Amino acid sequence: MTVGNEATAPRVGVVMGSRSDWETMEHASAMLSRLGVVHEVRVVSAHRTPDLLFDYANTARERGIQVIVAGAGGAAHLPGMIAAKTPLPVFGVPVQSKALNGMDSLLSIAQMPAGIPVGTLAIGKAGATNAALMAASVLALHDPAVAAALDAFRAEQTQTVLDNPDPRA
Ligand code: RP5
Repeated sequence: MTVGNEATAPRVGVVMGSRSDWETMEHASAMLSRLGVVHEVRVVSAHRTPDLLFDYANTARERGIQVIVAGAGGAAHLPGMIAAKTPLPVFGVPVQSKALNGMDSLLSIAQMPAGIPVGTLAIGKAGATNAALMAASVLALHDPAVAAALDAFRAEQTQTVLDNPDPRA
């Protein structure tokens, strides 16, 4: 699924290990949409569809993808395995697991051995949102429209806090 202008090739790939991760990863997709970043959304499992994972990571750059946001839970190998197969920047989102509340996901994604980096975000919705903001920040280095959208998002966020100083209201 491509989200945004269908005529434009997606520049960010949002992938996740299972459909059950969408509840978390939809926040990455929503933020990218808000910033006007055309992106694709795919379920790619390191464990259940390893050949698809290799194919996705191998072809991402030639298809025009510039950044990958990968979310997974439990034994969360997806971000690290994708990073192993592509030179693109990969941002990992630890999905909150039922058994260990996402600590397993966080450590699986964060503890990459030296040489293959994954930029690891917070567990859950905050991480998914911030992964999208990080992806947009990378694009913004060479895309003034995305840079302006990021500036506008931050300004609006700041103004919302300033406009609502009383937490009881
Ligand atoms: C991981 O296993 C997925 O990323 C998901 O977070 C977790 C559980 O998957 P399901 O059993 O819900 O499909 O690979």
